[in-house]
Amino acid sequence: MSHNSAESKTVITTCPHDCGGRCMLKAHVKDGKIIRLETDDGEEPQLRACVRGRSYRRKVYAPDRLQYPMKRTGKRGEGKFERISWEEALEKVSADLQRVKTEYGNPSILYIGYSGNTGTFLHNQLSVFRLLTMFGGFTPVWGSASFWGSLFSSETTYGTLTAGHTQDDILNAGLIIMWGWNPAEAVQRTNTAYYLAQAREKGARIIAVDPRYTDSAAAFADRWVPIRPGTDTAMLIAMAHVVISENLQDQHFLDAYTTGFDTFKAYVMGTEDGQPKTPGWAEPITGVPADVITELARAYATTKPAKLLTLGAPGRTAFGEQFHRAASTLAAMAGNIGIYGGEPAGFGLPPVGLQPVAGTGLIARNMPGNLPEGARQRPAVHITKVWDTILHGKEGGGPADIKMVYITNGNPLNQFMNTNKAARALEQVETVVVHEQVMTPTARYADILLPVNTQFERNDIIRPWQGGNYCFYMNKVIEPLYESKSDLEICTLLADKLGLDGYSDQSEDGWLREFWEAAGDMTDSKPLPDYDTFKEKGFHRFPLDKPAIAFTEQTAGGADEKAFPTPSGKIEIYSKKLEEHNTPDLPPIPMYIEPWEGKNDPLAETYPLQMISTHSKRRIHSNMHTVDWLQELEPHKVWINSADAGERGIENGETVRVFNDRGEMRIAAKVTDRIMPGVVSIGQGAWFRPDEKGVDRGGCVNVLLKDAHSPAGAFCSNTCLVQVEKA
Ligand SMILES: Nc1nc2c(c(=O)[nH]1)N[C@H]1C(S)=C(S)[C@@H](COP(=O)(O)OP(=O)(O)OC[C@H]3O[C@@H](n4cnc5c(=O)[nH]c(N)nc54)[C@H](O)[C@@H]3O)O[C@H]1N2
Ligand SMILES: Nc1nc2c(c(=O)[nH]1)N[C@H]1C(S)=C(S)[C@@H](COP(=O)(O)OP(=O)(O)OC[C@H]3O[C@@H](n4cnc5c(=O)[nH]c(N)nc54)[C@H](O)[C@@H]3O)O[C@H]1N2
Ligand SMILES: [Mo]
Repeated sequence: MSHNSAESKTVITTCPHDCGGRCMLKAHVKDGKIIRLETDDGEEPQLRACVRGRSYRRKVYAPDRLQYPMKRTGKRGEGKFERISWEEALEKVSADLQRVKTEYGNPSILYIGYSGNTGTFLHNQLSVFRLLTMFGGFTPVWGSASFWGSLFSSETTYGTLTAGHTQDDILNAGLIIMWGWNPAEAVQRTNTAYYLAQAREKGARIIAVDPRYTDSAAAFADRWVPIRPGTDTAMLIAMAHVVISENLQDQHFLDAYTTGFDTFKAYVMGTEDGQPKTPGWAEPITGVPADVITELARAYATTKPAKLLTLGAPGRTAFGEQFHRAASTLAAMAGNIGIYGGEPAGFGLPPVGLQPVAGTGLIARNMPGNLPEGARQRPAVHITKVWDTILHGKEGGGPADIKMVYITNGNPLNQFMNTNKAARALEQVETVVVHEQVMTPTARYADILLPVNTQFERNDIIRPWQGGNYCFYMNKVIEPLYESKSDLEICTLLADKLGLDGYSDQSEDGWLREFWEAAGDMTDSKPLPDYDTFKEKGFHRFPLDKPAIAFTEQTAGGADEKAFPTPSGKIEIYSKKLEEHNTPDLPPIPMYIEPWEGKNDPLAETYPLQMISTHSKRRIHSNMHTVDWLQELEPHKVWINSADAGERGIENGETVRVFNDRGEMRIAAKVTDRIMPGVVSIGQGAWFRPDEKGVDRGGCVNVLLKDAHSPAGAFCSNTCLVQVEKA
């Protein structure tokens, strides 16, 4: 569906960046330049792009776009570079790789590839994975900053990640609880807000449980229930107490399809520890009044069907997996699983479209049947332990002494927690190589910096990150700008330098053809169009005459069936695997565990405010931070309640210090009652810009965060204590 004339054409494509949406972009090209980006105006439901997608031209043609290879001339982090040729750059990178391999061994090469291109089949971190694997190996990074708690819970409780509904099913719900979920800003999937607006018009009751009164709450919710960060599990368990006490649970569902409810019930009722987990018990923990908890519990158990919707934020806390396990348990108690308008509160992949291939793990989810050995290579370093591993190596318990850090598709200095520690770590290693599109804070630490092209400058295939009933062929829109190349091209050239036979035996088109042919194994919706038709159209929609919802088959049979892909064949409220794991902090049933850096931590005497870090509507993480149009959309500020600001004499708009033992920043204050007292919030992704004293002037929230993970491996970016003062 592209229209062509000699000097102007329109190409259908999408954004490959890391938000859950995959929306349509129509690129209008004239004389080899993108002059305008429009979006879907075709049949409903349209896949209409957001402000970020529509601003993409400002990143492609940005003044800070990297144009040619460079080598560092100043100190790491200083940002002083000099232009070199591709030949010299590739020679230097391959010589460094060889040297580190010979002197220290392959595990001394740490590769960090993160979320720059998510859902793409070809142009993503797997180019480097494959190269370094063929080169003899490397130390990889594991874990997901996004929703590890939810992934872990979904697999433990349901045995699968395919535990969601397509969002048109929002229209079937009588009650929708948006639990730490703000899809109007932190986009989960294209069109979520569109369906929420219709649900509201249809009369669904919508409730937001969030420390902040978000744009989603303002637009859709009947009620806002502010809650102290990291305490959601206590509220869910108290809701379970109400349901059990009033005998509102769907006992038939529990008996037929779940295992371990009685053990959970004994915990909730306090049979063993003598502490019934009543709303009165939860009130001082959560800050939510007991009668509000009771009312919400009754509403959720009696309004059928109802959806408890969340993505990752309440799980991005100290014991985050407990939140998702408890939410799924409550969904089972209400019998909201396997029915239209319900929701399992699992990872959320609906059973439609291209599914991740079983057994290949998260990192390879977009590479059908083609997982390079290196992706399974262990030992790997958890995303929160990267800096400690670099700083302390094997002596500190890391898997290797890291000498070279290779970074693509990410801005880890800015985006992984504890940025000041990250800077120390990146100053210490022998070699840093970065492939980037723009001069990010991480790029400033590179010894060799290689310019990468954007999605408009190459071909790819992409699926939405959390599934959905469509996929895009991203046809190349313009020629690569300046001297930029794709990661795949760079790796191909490096493979030649390193003498790795076989790396470059496939062209871009050859790979895409091969992947598309293999994509048949990723879906039940057949036939798929052939490759050339798909490429020509730019888009494929899988037919869907009603919402696709998880677990209809598993909940259709009787009590004797063991239809869930868990060890017991049931929804595991009690997990035998976790019992065997035998870790006190990872109990077999969902439990509330007091978090570190919560309000009862002794550290709260020094740093009394709990800080959360949210996903901003004007960026994708740190990506597009420097796009001028988007900067106008939302000035970067710390949200602070008027009571907390008043105590500190802080006026709206004034610059303040936000600090703890890990770091300090200067940022403007947004004094507002849209955040509950005792909590402050900073949008993640602003660029780290330390002054000569090491105080961050850029507002990078990760200077404050502890590089810790939950017992199951969740990224705890909503668990943090700080103090705020007038600057
Ligand atoms: N515009 C935009 N969209 C994005 C992204 C982006 O960077 N920009 N990133 C994408 C990615 S990779 C991801 S992982 C997702 C993230 O999606 P989410 O995790 O849903 O997004 P967040 O903004 O982190 O958090 C959502 C809400 O949870 C609240 N919250 C924080 N901590 C707690 C808590 O302890 N309890 C409760 N109840 N609420 C809490 C916040 O106030 C916020 O309003 O967003 C995706 N979409
Ligand atoms: N405090 C705090 N920290 C967080 C979060 C939080 O909520 N709070 N959220 C976390 C989450 S959920 C996530 S997913 C992570 C994201 O962490 P990152 O993946 O590090 O996030 P981005 O800032 O999007 O970095 C992607 C970079 O890839 C570059 N890029 C884009 N395309 C290409 C390409 O084709 N090749 C190459 N080589 N580079 C490319 C972009 O220019 C961009 O700089 O951040 C995490 N960090
Ligand atoms: Mo994420």
